[in-house]
Amino acid sequence: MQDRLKELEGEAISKVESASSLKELNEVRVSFLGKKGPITEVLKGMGKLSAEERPKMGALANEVRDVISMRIESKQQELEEAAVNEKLASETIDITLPGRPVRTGSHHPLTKIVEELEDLFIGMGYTVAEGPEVEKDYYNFEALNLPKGHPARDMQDSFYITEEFLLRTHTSPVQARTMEKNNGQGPVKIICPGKVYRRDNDDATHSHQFMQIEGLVVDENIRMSDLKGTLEVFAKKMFGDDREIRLRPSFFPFTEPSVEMDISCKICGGAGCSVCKKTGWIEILGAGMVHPNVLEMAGYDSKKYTGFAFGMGAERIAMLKYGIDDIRHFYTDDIRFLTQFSVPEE
Ligand code: FA5
Repeated sequence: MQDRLKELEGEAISKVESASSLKELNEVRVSFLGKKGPITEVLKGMGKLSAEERPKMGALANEVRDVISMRIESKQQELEEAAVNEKLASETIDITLPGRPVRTGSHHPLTKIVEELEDLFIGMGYTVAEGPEVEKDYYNFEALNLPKGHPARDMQDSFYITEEFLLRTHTSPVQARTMEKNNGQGPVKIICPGKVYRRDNDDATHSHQFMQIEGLVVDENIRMSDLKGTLEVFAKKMFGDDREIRLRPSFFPFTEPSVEMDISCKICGGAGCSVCKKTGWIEILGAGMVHPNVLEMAGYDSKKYTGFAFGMGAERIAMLKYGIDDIRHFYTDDIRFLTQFSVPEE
């Protein structure tokens, strides 16, 4: 019996040592120390021993059990430690690796242009005014001296929503609304940036939706020379001191006299090239002295007050400033185009 117990001890120890997982180790524990295990089996034969041998054999059996238990316990610790180390090794982070770059967005080139223009005019004492994009026919046309049926309405092909409402075709209705709010009193000095909509066919220089910036100054003794001086400052600040401007007679129902402003071509310096269609000049905005009818309709006394207004397309300004050849780039969200303007903000 003694030999069998020692043999079982040896067997158990070698199985414990070769166990490679906690599951395997538990199987060894159950098979050797469990109630149906070989040690219990050996002890069942104790009845056949003499009274003298029985306690000795009992003590030996307990000793063998203790040895096996201790070996199992230390192997268990060893396996648990190995599992933790393996997990730690698999989760190691190499903090010396360079981080993944975070791609930051940037302002859209149109936003930049509009903000630049706002800053420029705010610096000249203007405030920014806004109005609705779904506009009443009255403010978009009638209050601007364009009654229903006026042929000049055809100059701006419109998206009507109802008989009375349309998507505004220009930012000029904001000037009518602002003057009306002032009840014909006091000066006005505003710029109005915003989206406008026209039934124009999209091509390199036309979009059915685009941005305009309108300017309006109303006060006593406002003259054409004030308009010219303002536009000159705007052109030089926006495009550089070397640029010349010229005003050409034109027609807008809401201004009289009306002009269009050209800026000297940067590419050829005025000599004539394909960009300026050999003229040396590029048209950038419409402007004029506010028509007396427009002032009167908004409640201003046109004998006392005069004013000037101008309106420009933000895309066209951005195209000229950055040398962009197609207006559709602004609206197609091509990341290769947009990232060219992601200069870090100051
Ligand atoms: C107007 O819209 C007038 N309200 C401007 C004005 C205001 C004149 C105050 C006098 C006094 P016009 O239709 O020309 O004018 O448009 C003004 C500018 O918008 C143009 O010079 C051009 O830069 C831009 N523009 C016009 N149509 C388009 C289009 N389809 N796509 C992109 N830009 C356009």
